[in-house]
Parts: sequence; C-alpha cells; structure tokens
Amino acid sequence: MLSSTKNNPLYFCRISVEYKRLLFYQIGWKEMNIIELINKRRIFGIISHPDAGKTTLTEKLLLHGGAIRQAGTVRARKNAKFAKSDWMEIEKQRGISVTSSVMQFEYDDKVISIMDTPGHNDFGEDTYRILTSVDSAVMVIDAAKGIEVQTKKLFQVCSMRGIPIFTFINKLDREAMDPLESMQELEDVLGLPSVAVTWPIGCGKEFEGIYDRQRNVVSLFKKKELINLYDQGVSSSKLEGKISPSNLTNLRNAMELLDGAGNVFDIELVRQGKLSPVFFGSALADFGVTEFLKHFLVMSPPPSSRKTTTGEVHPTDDVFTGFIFKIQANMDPNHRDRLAFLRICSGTFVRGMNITLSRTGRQMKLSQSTHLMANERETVDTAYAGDVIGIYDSGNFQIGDTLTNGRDIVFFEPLPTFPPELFSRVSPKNSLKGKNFQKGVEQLAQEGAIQVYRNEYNEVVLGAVGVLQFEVFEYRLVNEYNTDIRMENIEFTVARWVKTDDPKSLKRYQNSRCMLVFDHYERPVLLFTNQYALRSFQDRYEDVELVEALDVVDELE
Ligand SMILES: Nc1nc2c(ncn2[C@@H]2O[C@H](COP(=O)(O)OP(=O)(O)OP(=O)(O)O)[C@@H](O)[C@H]2O)c(=O)[nH]1
Ligand SMILES: [Mg+2]
Repeated sequence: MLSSTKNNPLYFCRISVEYKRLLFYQIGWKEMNIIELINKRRIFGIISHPDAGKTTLTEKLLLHGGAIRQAGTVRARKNAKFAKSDWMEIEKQRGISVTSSVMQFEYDDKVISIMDTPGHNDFGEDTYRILTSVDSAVMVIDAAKGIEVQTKKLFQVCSMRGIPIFTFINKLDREAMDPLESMQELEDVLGLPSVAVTWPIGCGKEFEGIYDRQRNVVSLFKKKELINLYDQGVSSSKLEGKISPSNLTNLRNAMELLDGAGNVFDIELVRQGKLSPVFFGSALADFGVTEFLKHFLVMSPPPSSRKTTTGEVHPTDDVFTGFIFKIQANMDPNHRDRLAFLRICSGTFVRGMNITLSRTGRQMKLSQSTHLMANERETVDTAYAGDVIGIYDSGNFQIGDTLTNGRDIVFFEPLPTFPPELFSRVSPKNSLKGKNFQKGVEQLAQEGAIQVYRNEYNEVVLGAVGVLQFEVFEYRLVNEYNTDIRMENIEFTVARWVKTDDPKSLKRYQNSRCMLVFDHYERPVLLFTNQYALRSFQDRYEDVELVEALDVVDELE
C-alpha cells in the first residue's frame, strides 16, 4: 500500500508499480506493453526571454542523456564545439537561436524529445508553433533579471493551453535576486503558484550548492560532495562547517518559511499547469541540472489526448494520427534535404505505412523517416504516440498538416500564424541566379520562416513580424542558396486577406496606400500603409470582406 506522503521520494515509484499492476489485471500483456511505451515518452519545450540560457541548458540535458559526448557552448572559439541546438551558421556567429530545434534522447528509461526555442520576439511564431506540439514546458529565468517581457508572453500561451510549466532559475553562479523574491515574482507577475523542489545555497561568489527538498540531499558546488540529511533536513548538524555560517542561516530560515507558509507539492496541480515546480542551478556550470532532470521526468506528464475536428484522439487509440509542426530545409549541408517534423498523437508509426494527408485527401507512403538525434541521422522503423520523428519531404507537406491511416479525416487545432507588420521587396542581384532564388524563396516560405507574397508583376514581397527575420532570410539565401539579394523596404504595415471569387478584380483598389499581393497559396492579400488607410478602405468599400491573418487558415481553406 502507499503508506507514505507525497513528499517521500519513493512515492512516485510506488505509485507507478501499483498503477502497472492494476493495468496488467485490466488489460493483459499486449496492450500494457504499448501503454508502457507511451508512458515513458516525454515531449517538452524550453522557453524564455532571449539569453536566459535555454540553449545552454538543452546542451547539458543532451550531455546527461548521453546524446552528445562533450557539451558545446553558444559562443565557441575557432574550432571549438558549438551547442547542438544552435546548428545554423548564423546562430553560431551571433550566439543566439533563430530557429527551434528538436532532439531526442533517453534517460532513466524515458524517451525524451526536447525542443529548444528562440527567445527573440521576431521568431515568436516558430516558438508558438512548437508549443502546440509539447506536453510540458520548461521556463528558464535569469536569476538576476527575473521575469522578462518575452517570458511573460510565452508563459501566457502555455497557460492558455493548460501546458504544465516547470521553472528553472538559472545563472546562480552569478549575483542573483533573493530566491524567495524570485518565487514571489512568479506569483505576482504571472499569477503562477509555485513550489520549490530545489533551493540554492548562496549565489555568485558565495554560491555553495543546491538543496534538494524532496530527497533531503545537499549537493556541494565546489567541493563536489553529496550530503544526505535524512529526516533531519536542514537542521542537521552535518551542514555545519560544510557551508558558510551565513549561507546556512539563510538556508534554514528560508526552509522554515517555505515549510510553514509555502505551497504544498501536488502532482495533480502540476499536471494541470496550476502549480509550477521550481528548480535552481547554473546551466553553464552544469549544476542543479541533474536534479532538475530526474524530478522533471517523474513529475511531467506522458502524452495525453488531443483535440481534433472529429473529437478527441487518445495516445492509445489504434488509428495512427500525427501532425507536422515544423519544416526545416538544409539541416545537413551535405545533403541539402528537407525534414518535416511529425508529432505522433496516436497509434503506431511503421515505416512504409500508407497514410492520408488530411488537407488534400491524398494517400502517401511514409518510407523515409529519421530519428531526431543530436549527432546522427538514423532511420526510424517504428515510433509511438509521444514521439517526434523527421519525415524527408520533397515539398508535399505544409506546417499544420495532419496525417492518419484511419478512415475519418482528422484535423488538429490550427497552428497560430502572426500577422506580419514589416514588408520588403526582394530580388536576386544577379539575374542568372533566378532559379536558386526562387527555390530558396519557395523553401523558406514552406518552412514558415517568413511570409512570402507576390505582386501582380510576380515580384517577391516578404512579410515579417520582426526585422531579424529579414536578416536571417538574406543570410540563408546567400549561404544555403548561393544567391546575393537586393532588399528594399516598402512602407506597408498591415496585411488583410480578402474573401473573393474574383481576385483579379481587386486590382482596382490599388493606390499608394494599398497594394495587392498573393500569398503562398495564391490567396489575395491587401497591404495597407497603416491602420488609418485600412479603416478608410473599410468605410469606403463595406462589401469587401477582409480577414485577419490569424483566421486565414480557418476561413479560407
Ligand atoms: N554565468 C552563466 N552564464 C550562463 C548560464 N547559462 C547560460 N549562460 C550564458 O548566457 C548566454 C546566453 O545563453 P543561451 O543558452 O544562448 O541563451 P538562450 O536562452 O538560448 O538565448 P536565445 O536562444 O537567444 O533566446 C551565453 O553567453 C551563455 O554562456 C549560467 O548558468 N551561468
Ligand atoms: Mg538559444
């Protein structure tokens, strides 16, 4: 029987043994095998404001999972190792992430898919799309800076979707805010109740270690020693002489406060996204990361049911379903291929299986599939709900596509699109490079890295949320498609899709404040110089139906 409290470290192990026993009696071996395979899978995204340490933490998690042998850094000297998730040339040069990356590794008998996201607002659409495919999120906070703008935005997306959030307060090797204040900020700024699972002992030069409240173990930073405090907790005399008197007093005071007035750990609330377990550490120094990973794997939820237009899909359903949440070209410079990232939601993937692409109703054979591992590509023959795999794509897929081998056509919730606010006309500098240019434009549009439109003269107009997207576009055209480009900003700031059966008739609305272009799917879009121009257009042509970018997938497909 489960005799102990939820604070006992053995609690989760016992729950899981009881649970398995129960399942076995109910459903027998075969099904249990599948349920076990699904339950050991975890998909999570790492989110935060730029520079909080997402890529550095991802690298350390990959290292612990044995996915890489040596951790790289986001800024490495010549010939040194770079972080795996910042694989793009421009990321290595600038030391920032400009695109999300997905990698799978195993740890403690769990199969984990980790998604490192870019923190910068300009790449927000990519990050939002990633969040539609995860079962939990890890929010990284810079211990000195606290909660920053972008973290707040991304938190709100997770919270709206009910995604469980784990908090990692990073950079304790530097001067930091008082940890109690950091916790209070989660409550005050985000309205997120939290519970500390680990606790820092000092910070900056005085940083001496981490106390694991659930296991009652102190791990010393410089001395690299583990001290088991057993039932005595921080009042144990074992800590005396091991850490400085002031750190010891602070630790004891903080624990008295948290034990008396802090939130109580409750796994149900954690899994509903209503209580965030908090961890402290230093990703760079690889300290507090193992504690985080071990607890996270026990506390985080396995794959759950997903909403579709034809009801809910459960991970244990026999029918295979999944959706494409990301497309990336040229990940491997030697092969120049394109990968579509597929999250499996139910059923079993078997290489060579026939599926229907819901958007077109077309049947396809999935014969070229790969694991997403840090160091190598390896063909994947079988995969389950809760796995993310790569499918080699020759241009068949679009972001948001759903795949199924069932008879009913399934669409998952539409993925978010952001209305672009910056526009630029582009062309190749050398017209002999026209073919490369068109290929690059086509592929980057398919990735959703930037919005691509064409005007009536077939000129390419790019739409972006932020200026960094243009820079990445230019960089990638030069480096991946060997094409120098000319870019000219155009003075439009608002895009509206138009519902019409006769797109050509829209030409007559064009003037210096309104421009007609066509999107990637040949749908007409009117660009306006500003909100004022849009409003006066609406007043004048009341019968023209304009649609905001966010609704476009729903409304027009
Ligand atoms: N001192 C210290 N520096 C850290 C720590 N973690 C990360 N950094 C540094 O902080 C900087 C940003 O780290 P990244 O891992 O690139 O941050 P990010 O959140 O991935 O940033 P974006 O991808 O641009 O959003 C780098 O210079 C890291 O070396 C830490 O624990 N301590
Ligand atoms: Mg990064």
